[in-house]
Amino acid sequence: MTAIHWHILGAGAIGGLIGAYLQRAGQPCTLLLRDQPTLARYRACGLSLETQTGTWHAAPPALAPDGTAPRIAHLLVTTKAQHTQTAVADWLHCLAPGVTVVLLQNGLGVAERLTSQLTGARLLLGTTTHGAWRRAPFHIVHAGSGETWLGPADAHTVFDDTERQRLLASLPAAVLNLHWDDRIDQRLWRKFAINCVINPLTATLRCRNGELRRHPEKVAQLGAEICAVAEAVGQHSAVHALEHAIWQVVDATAANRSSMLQDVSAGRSTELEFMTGHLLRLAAQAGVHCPAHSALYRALRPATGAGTRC
Ligand code: KPL
Repeated sequence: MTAIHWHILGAGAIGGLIGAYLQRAGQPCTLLLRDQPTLARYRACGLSLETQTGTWHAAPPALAPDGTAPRIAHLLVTTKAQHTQTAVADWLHCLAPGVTVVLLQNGLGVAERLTSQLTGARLLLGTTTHGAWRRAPFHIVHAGSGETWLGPADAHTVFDDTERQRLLASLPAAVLNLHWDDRIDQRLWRKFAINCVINPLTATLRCRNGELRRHPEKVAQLGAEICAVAEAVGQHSAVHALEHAIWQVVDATAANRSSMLQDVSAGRSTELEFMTGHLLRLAAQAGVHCPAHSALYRALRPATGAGTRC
């Protein structure tokens, strides 16, 4: 059986991290970059991955849209949610029939927006708790170890045991601490719920995650509103003991500036539409009132322009 060749769309922190580990493991992968200038910058320096045991260099092959059409049978999407549709559109003509697509990103609602672009694709969703950030373009810091989970996007996409094992083995499973979950939606929902509190709140208060300890009532209200939406959409187990889980993440990442705060501070577009925006759309459909989230949405909406894509 031929090895799976991953095409990684988005060489930010997580995409770069996976690309570097794949290349180190001798597994075929290609980075799909935004444009020719980005490709030229990448070719000048390659990837640097800083880990607790040192910094090493990797240079997996990379491409940018230029009219050529590599055949893509396995696509790993690590772009930010708000850039995914445009980024995928650049490579649509390269996707093999029955392409396997993994979306590994924060937020919810991207898969739904891709269904018309990706007819016939086998869609997987993933989530990771690894701490990774970019010290500079193509210089990734693997700051903290975590877990990564993959699973089918919906109940109609079925992967038998052999396919599951093959997919997991084709990724750097040990270093990613990679596992399969047929109910990945519940894991994504739980992360989404936690992000919907920490990210917009730190972005509006302009504070580090740990400083949310000074705003327990706000955290409690945001958490309670999410629980009401989760109940209404059948995701009650995803929000079991949610407030406790939020505080665990706040404490574990106390010194961090959330990704949304970083985006707002840098004048970049944010994942707001795929966090609070998505939550409010679900709430409206279910008839659930979410005043605290609506206020955050109104406060952050103007800061969410088209922005730049990483
Ligand atoms: O995932 C995060 C993010 O910043 O996007 C958290 C968990 C909030 C850590 O900062």
